[in-house]
Amino acid sequence: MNEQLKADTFFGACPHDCPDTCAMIYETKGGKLVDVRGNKEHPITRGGLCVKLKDFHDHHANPDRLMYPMRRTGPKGSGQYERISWDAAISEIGKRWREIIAQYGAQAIMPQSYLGNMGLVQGINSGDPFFNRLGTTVNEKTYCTSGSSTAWLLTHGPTGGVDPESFVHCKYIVIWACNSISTNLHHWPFVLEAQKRGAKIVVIDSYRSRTAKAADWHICPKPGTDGALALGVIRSLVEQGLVDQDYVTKHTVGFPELAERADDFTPEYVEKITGVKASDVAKFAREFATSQPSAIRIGVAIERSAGGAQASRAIYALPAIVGSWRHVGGGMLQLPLWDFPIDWVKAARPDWIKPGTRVVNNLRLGQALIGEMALDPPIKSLFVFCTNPVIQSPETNKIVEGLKREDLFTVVAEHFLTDTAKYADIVLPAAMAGEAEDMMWSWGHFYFTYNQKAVEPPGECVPTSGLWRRLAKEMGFDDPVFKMTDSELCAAYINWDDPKMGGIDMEYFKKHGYYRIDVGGVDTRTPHAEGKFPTPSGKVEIMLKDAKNFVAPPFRAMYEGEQSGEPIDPLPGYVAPREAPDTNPEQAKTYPLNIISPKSHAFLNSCYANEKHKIKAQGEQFVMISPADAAERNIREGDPVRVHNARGAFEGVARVTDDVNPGIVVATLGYWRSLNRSDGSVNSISSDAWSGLGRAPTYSDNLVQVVRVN
Ligand SMILES: Nc1nc2c(c(=O)[nH]1)N[C@H]1C(S)=C(S)[C@@H](COP(=O)(O)OP(=O)(O)OC[C@H]3O[C@@H](n4cnc5c(=O)[nH]c(N)nc54)[C@H](O)[C@@H]3O)O[C@H]1N2
Ligand SMILES: Nc1nc2c(c(=O)[nH]1)N[C@H]1C(S)=C(S)[C@@H](COP(=O)(O)OP(=O)(O)OC[C@H]3O[C@@H](n4cnc5c(=O)[nH]c(N)nc54)[C@H](O)[C@@H]3O)O[C@H]1N2
Ligand SMILES: [Mo]
Repeated sequence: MNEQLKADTFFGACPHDCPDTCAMIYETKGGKLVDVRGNKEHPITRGGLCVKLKDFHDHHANPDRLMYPMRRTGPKGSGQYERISWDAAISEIGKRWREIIAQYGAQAIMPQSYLGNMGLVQGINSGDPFFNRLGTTVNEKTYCTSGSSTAWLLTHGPTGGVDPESFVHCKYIVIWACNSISTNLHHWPFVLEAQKRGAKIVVIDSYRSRTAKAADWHICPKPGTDGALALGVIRSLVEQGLVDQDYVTKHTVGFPELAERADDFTPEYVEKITGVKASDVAKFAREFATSQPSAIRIGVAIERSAGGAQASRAIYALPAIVGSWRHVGGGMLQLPLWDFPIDWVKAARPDWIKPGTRVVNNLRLGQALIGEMALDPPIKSLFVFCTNPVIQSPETNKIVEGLKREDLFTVVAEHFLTDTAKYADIVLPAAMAGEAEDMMWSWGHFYFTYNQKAVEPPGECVPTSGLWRRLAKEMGFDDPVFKMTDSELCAAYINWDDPKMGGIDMEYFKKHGYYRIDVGGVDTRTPHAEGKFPTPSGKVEIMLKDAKNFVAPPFRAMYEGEQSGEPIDPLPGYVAPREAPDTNPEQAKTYPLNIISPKSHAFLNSCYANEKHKIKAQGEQFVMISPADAAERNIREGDPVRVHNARGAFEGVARVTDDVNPGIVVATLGYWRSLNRSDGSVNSISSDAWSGLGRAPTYSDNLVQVVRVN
């Protein structure tokens, strides 16, 4: 048995939507969870947990937790409920659904889930087999990385890219639209180690984030202009004779065409679009090409504007153009998840979707509920689990309006009565990570992490997997998957025969808690030194011959894919933001400021934003504004301010700071609108317009006005 595991300790895996996927140790006493620690042996977690998770046991014991199924007794949104039994809850859901199906068909029912839990058994996709079997509307899940991933799969195919641990070997690290110190903390020590060994750390971010402050160099493009910056760098690489011609010729497709397109992006033109000094574009190009190995860690935020995915494609081309992939640590880290041998088809059963079943995208939930989408049949029932759309989805005023519909039967499985759950007709209490078995993959490293059940769920809480067992029985489905135990499900979704699993089995996880998939050694791995990209040509497909040729990410539209979407530009390029003073001067007359709404340091999306001590650590909802913009509006540090546009409004306190440039405001995400000064949050003002590829969100493509609240 592992040394760290005594009789009352269990292996844990952080269930959250975070690249770090920490290996944890649950400590229990008398059947209670008393402590949660980071696993010291795990090479990424290294014994440390982040500010969100370090008191995870207290989160389990939070007195506000939902403990019993409940039925609504007051108006929708009032939070008035009565306790009912599980039998009553499940039979009421079954009865209502049977009525809806008889009158409108099963597509009038829609599930809604996201990454509140990332586990194979308890998370985002766990409900897919049940809902696909029921024949409901398919919920397409593109909150996160679908633009970036579509671009990645088009360019590189499903490769995990650079090992985050191999970053120690880098001489030049570019962290592009990623606030690692808040959002990918366990990668930061590898970056610091490289810096200690002489690497330069460059952060490209539209404001001076914590990570930008810790870098050697902060480059600050305006939101949504990264495509122009990347094209400017490409032009400069050509001009300075820094292209690795040998690598480009052998292992890429379409570079001459891209170079021709990039030719328009002179340093002066790039400066005009991005705000980055012309001389800095050339300097960055020179350093990135000549300080080998160089690597880019790209963040999720890159996709969040009209041209996000096109910009990603341009950035993805950079390591190949300068030959970074030749070296250990050189290249690009997007999402290592592509290397995980998981049987997603078995986990999500897309084969159970009847041909022609309609798909509704989760960023358009508001539109779907209030009838803007002309759905026939309309959505008459919504089943929400592992997501909090009233806070996390765009255009949340529309969602709230929809959730208030008397004729909508809403069920929410949750830990807390969130701003979404309080509109439910039936609330179901969900178990937390320490209370149910699960298996985690990762989108930030190459380890599978096993989560043991350490304690019984409190009250009548039930893990997500338990929902499908109960509902399948109610709806008369007797497929084997609805009868399997959590242990059996953990084992069922991994392709054990894949050589990357090294011949291990579940027993290995029970003894060790985690397993590094065999993708080569941290100090030797060069996955693409000789090309070998998993694309149709085996090369980096800078230019696409057949733009339909890719597989969609596992946690979004496995069902429909991009194939039915708009035509794809064969080349990467710069697509201007839809909402920016330069490109939309008319809108900017009323709403002159670009807002970005990245992650909060002490919250995990909207999780923990209801915990007093986390709110204390994070501070009240703030709005960062430049001294010039503040002065123009008579706003001083600490003043209450209102941020608004035609879509909605929220309030916060002003932080007057040089960390943002004039024209930009920053308000971080996750605050519950019911706990804010006014009934609004950053997503009251964000747009549900999609980015160009992958139906990604456009949270950074967003004009607002800010005024002082008197
Ligand atoms: N503490 C904490 N950690 C988290 C989360 C959390 O809520 N809190 N959420 C998790 C999740 S779901 C995710 S997806 C990851 C995301 O983690 P990140 O990829 O780091 O995403 P963000 O924090 O949203 O944005 C990163 C940075 O991109 C910048 N940015 C925004 N728009 C642009 C742009 O157009 N161009 C450029 N160059 N920069 C831009 C923002 O200012 C921000 O500093 O974090 C995970 N980890
Ligand atoms: N403005 C703006 N909006 C954004 C973003 C941004 O940067 N800016 N980021 C986007 C991104 S990257 C993402 S990933 C999404 C995230 O969007 P969501 O995944 O909706 O975010 P969370 O707030 O984590 O909501 C998860 C909910 O699931 C619940 N939950 C957790 N575990 C379980 C479980 O096991 N069972 C059940 N039944 N419930 C559980 C939690 O209590 C929580 O309320 O938000 C997106 N929204
Ligand atoms: Mo995300």
